[in-house]
Amino acid sequence: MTASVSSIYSQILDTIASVEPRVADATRQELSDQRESLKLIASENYASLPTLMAMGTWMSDKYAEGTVGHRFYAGCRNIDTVESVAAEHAEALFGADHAYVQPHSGIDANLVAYWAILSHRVESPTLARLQAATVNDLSESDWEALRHEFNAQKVMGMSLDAGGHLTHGFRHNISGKMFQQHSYGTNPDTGLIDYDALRATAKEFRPLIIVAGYSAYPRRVNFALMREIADEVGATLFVDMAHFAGLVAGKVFTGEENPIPYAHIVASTTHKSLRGPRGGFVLATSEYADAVDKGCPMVLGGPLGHVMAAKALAFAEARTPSFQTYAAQVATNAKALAEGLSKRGVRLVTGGTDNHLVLMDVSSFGLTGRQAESALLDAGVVTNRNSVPRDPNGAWYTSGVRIGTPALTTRGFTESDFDEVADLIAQVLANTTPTTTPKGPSKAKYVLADGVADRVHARAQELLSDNPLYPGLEL
Ligand code: DSN
Repeated sequence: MTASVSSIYSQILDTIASVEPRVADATRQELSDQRESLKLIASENYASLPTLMAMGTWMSDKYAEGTVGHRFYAGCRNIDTVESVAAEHAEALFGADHAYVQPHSGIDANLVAYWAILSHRVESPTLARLQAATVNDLSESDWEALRHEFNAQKVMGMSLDAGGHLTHGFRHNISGKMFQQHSYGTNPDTGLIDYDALRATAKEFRPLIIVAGYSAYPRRVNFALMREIADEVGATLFVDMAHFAGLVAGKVFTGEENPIPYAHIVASTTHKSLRGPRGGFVLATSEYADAVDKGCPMVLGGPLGHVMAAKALAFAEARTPSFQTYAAQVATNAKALAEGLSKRGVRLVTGGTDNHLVLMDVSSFGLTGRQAESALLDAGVVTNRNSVPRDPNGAWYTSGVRIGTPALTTRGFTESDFDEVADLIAQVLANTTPTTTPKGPSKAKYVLADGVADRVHARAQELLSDNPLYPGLEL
């Protein structure tokens, strides 16, 4: 990093401050918070400076609804370039027939995938007309017919408490409203996906779509088997790889663990283990490509040119050998973290990990996930509480805390560092006690023993300063 990058960022912040100093202050503070905390949120990372820089330009200022070369606005040649370059890198990186890089987030990407499957698979005069029309051409009665047709369709995804995502058919998400849904869970003894049970449920439920993928399942998925089951029941296999896209890109998940050769459609975010800008994308077989490209305006607003530019850089970065080294280290570090926690008496869902995340069950410490998350934050360890399978504390308080290695691995942490991180986490958990109220033990309040937060924080600072964030960026 050259001194000039520091001075450029300094000038940028001064320019922001000249309009609204509080925004400049918060931006500076965020850098310092991220530098000084152990970021263990499994879905977060640190994008490269070129990727961040690409988002701060006038590419933001252009409307470009439509697709490359087929826009609803004039003057889109530069947006066409960044969108094509991003798609080209994504296709090459993942070996996919087609990439659609417009989705603004993972949820948007999933909605594009659902729409593409519905429009491709469901035979109906309304949908046929829709494929040849724009949204504005549809009458109210068309929409009513569509609503009816959608609701007749079935989706089967992993349940939220087993590690699936809200968008995989959860009842309080639109995916649970627009489809009839049935979820699959994990084996109560092992915590692992039970493919035989999944197959039996699919045969009975006969879904149009089987969703594979997760946000809190610490294991790999056999996508070949998922495709076999989907084929047996005539379902489309949709894989949400938002969490593990970096492990696919980095060739950690290969063979049956690589979703691309097996799924009809894959959706993802760009900012988690893939380490790009905040956003989403969809990969599809040629069969689904045209349907996916209708994402905007069917599901999405105008594409974000500045973010597609940043996605192009992130995909290009992920095609380098150093990204493969990084991805392998993410998985190695997760194992070290899991082993470090287990040997210190922390119970883990499924007993360990073979991806980038670890799900701690903190109930053996007498804590809820919420208490553990807050106590860890007091000590500078940033995590998020998460349900465990069949969680007695529900989705708000929870019994679990989810942690992951993508972010700190970007900073250069290795196995020995993660063993120390495990030690720091175990110290906090062992020294946190729920507060008792007149009504009984609180699910939110707790006491962290004197001195523990300072001690953990101090050791965390040593580990973090050995592995600086954006080294050379002096701000
Ligand atoms: N919020 C993301 C996560 O933390 O896993 C999923 O949407």
